[in-house]
Amino acid sequence: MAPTITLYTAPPWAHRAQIALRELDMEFETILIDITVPRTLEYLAINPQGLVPALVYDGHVLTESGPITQFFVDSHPSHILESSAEPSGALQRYNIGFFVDTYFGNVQPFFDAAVLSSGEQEITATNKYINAIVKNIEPLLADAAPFLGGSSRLTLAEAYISLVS
Ligand SMILES: N[C@@H](CCC(=O)N[C@@H](CS)C(=O)NCC(=O)O)C(=O)O
Repeated sequence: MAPTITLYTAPPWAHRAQIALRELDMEFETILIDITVPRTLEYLAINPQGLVPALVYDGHVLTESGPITQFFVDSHPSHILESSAEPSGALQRYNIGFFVDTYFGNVQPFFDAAVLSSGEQEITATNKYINAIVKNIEPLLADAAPFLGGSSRLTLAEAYISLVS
């Protein structure tokens, strides 16, 4: 029987899990949480941290966008993330891990700086962000088709960095 899945969602972090679930063609209910106001007692009973996303999977509460997404791609090996038991899957996992680490370590800080700056500083910060992409990310996308690793379909790499767009 298909599991009962409820995703408590709000942009951008929940998009990781939402993208993976859609790509896996899984049925799930979404409940939009308004993060501009204090969380309701009902939501805090599900996730006492108050952060979004949270997901209820057949009664089990899962929190944190990365581990939630990992749970689904691990339990449903697919083009998003192949099984690590396959040599090509282990290599795909390495490439995705390298890409995601590179983005969040070497590029995202420049994005944050650009968003937080204004005036002349915004132009300088934006140029640094673009340069960081050209230097760190462009080489990793040389064989993109259009997704990572020559894939014509979305992978975990795009799901993980979706919150940036
Ligand atoms: N590390 C968490 C971050 C989640 C997060 O910061 N969510 C934001 C919105 S998507 C949130 O809940 N903000 C509300 C708040 O901080 O009160 C994850 O990956 O799930």
